[in-house]
Amino acid sequence: MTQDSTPSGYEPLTVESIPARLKEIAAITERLGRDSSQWQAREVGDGNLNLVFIVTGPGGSVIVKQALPYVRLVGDSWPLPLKRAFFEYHALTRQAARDPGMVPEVYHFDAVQGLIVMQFYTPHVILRQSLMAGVRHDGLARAMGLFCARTLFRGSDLSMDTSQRKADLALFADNVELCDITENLVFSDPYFDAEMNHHTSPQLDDIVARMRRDIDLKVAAQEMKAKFCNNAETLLHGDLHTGSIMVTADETRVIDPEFATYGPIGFDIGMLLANFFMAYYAQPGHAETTGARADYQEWILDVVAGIWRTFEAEFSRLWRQERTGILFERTLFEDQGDGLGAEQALGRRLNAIWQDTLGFAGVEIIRRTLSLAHIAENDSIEDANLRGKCERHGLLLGRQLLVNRETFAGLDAMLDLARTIEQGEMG
Ligand code: SR1
Ligand code: MG
Repeated sequence: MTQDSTPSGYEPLTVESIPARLKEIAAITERLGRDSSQWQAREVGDGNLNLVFIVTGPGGSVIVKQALPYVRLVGDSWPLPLKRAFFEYHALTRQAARDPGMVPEVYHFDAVQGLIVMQFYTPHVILRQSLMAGVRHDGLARAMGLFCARTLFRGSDLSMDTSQRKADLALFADNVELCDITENLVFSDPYFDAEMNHHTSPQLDDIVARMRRDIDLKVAAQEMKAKFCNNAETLLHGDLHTGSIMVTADETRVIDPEFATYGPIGFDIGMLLANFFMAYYAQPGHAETTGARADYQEWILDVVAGIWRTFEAEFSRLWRQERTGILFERTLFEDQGDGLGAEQALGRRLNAIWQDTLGFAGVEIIRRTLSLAHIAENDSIEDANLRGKCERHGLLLGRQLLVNRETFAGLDAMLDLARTIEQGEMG
């Protein structure tokens, strides 16, 4: 059972209290060494919600992540239950089974303390930092395309045993408060004068006012919200942005699935692509000299293309080889010699996922520019005129993706539109 109120006995960790508080946990002493006086902890959490410590001892290092009973970004005026750690723990175990090696191994979970002890990835860095520094990563697109296809296919009714899927649907349905954050911050707040909104002003005031009068845009955003709330297709990561990805030169890993919930397959992919598009538009704000990041921007678009193409290919492979769930059963198609029917159904599913991906990408770009939680790529651009220009480009793309998601010609058309906007040829 998960718990909404903070359990008695819960106490936030500090760098000082960690050795004494965690020294009896075998999963930790096995990795760090038994002598806790030799352990050192540092707090490295840069996310919006939790405490995150790297704890190091003679034998190695672990990550200790602890939920706070409130939203760290805002403070204790916004309470948030610790049970998000429970959902992160369960999401990690499922993702590890569905795409082995791509998420940190969990060593220990403590529901009362909202605590997960897990694998420390080193020398990995958060991808968002790399995207600001202009660093490329081999295999990034392939790893993320595979991760999306495998976790999203294998968590759905296309693959799972129906009783297990329904049990998981019920389990993750209790992640109410984190869904509530997404429902408000992503799908509604940007489109009215919500209390926690902020944007680069006055540079974006005109486009913000225009967007709030834009009926097509608001209807489209609510249509995507309805899909997020109603289309429980698969277990989502739920917050798959470039701050939830860790990389080395050639390794990619995924962290932080505390927003896990059942939702539409296109949600994770759309969020992910949106964050690459925003990084693309932010490059002029990080370039050493004017135009110095042009090649890097093209690399980012290659990553976008690579993620989608890999997703499409792997999802298709899984469709053909692992379709063991209650949807589009083989008895209706292949077992009757009707392979063509199965291919037709696959094409239609991929087209629907593509349209959802565009819609979710659109809302993500807009919310990361106008709502509470922005992205470091834009926030760290000191020159407000330049920042406003980068963000405006994102808003223009976001609107087009969202409103025109059903009529978009395809991947190349999406990339061409991104370039056209960057060249200042629109709005
Ligand atoms: C109040 S939490 C704000 C945002 O941070 C998380 O990473 C999610 O993206 C959420 O929307
Ligand atoms: Mg996070």
